[in-house]
Amino acid sequence: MLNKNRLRIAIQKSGRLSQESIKLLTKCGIKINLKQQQLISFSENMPIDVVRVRDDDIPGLVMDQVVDLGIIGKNVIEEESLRRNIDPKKILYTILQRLDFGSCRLSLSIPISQKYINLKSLNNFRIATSYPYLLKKYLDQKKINFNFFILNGSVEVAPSAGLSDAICDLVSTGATLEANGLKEVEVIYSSTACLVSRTGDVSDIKKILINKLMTRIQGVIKARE
Ligand code: PRT
Ligand code: ZN
Repeated sequence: MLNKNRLRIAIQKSGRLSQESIKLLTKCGIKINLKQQQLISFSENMPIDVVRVRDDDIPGLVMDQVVDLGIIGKNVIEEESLRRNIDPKKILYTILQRLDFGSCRLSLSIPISQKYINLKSLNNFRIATSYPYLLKKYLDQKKINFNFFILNGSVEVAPSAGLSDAICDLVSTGATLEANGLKEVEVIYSSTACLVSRTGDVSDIKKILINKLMTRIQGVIKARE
């Protein structure tokens, strides 16, 4: 049975944000016993439950009010939010705090040999991406005509495999692009991990707990600067 007074936080189970998310919560003084395969872990010292899932599930868990908070890449929650705009559903989350990890950019990249002057060079290109809504928003604003298809892995291989003219993918060091003979030509979105909250009614007990957690998170970030 769910205890309504316990704060539920969703974090990535395994991936680029998971260790940093756990580290942050631990530094905030939350004692969590994280057993490998467990979906939900209960804090021993605070009324907080940690739900560990794939990062793609976190926006939905927050927006559908299954959890109170989530730690997620801004890119992932923004993509889901754009996707939901098509539905009559409202945007249902608030960014409480940008975090000091998971920094990356969503960029357009093309083969190194390809000439690039400006965005118009991409007119009528076929672009492979895992982020169709962020891509469409950006290129529509810039009035660039394009086709896209979705790849949820190995995006960087699409041009050399002859599947696409360009890619729109996350970049951090640029090593993946370089290894695949690609060059970054436009940054369309900058991201970091962030702490997001659901909207809607929250009990006073939870509000106090969220404020306490926020103060601690800000303290941890400040100490790391
Ligand atoms: O299994 P699950 O679905 O939970 O995880 P996932 O595989 O979908 O996501 P994951 O763990 O790869 O990334 C989680 C989040 O980390 C992303 O949504 C971003 O917010 C953030 N992040 C930060 C990154 C990167 N940096 C990053 N470099 N996510 C992915 N990459 C990939 C990129 O897609 C490309 O393949 O790393 C490669 C490029 O890296 P560089 O260093 O070679 O440029
Ligand atoms: Zn994912």
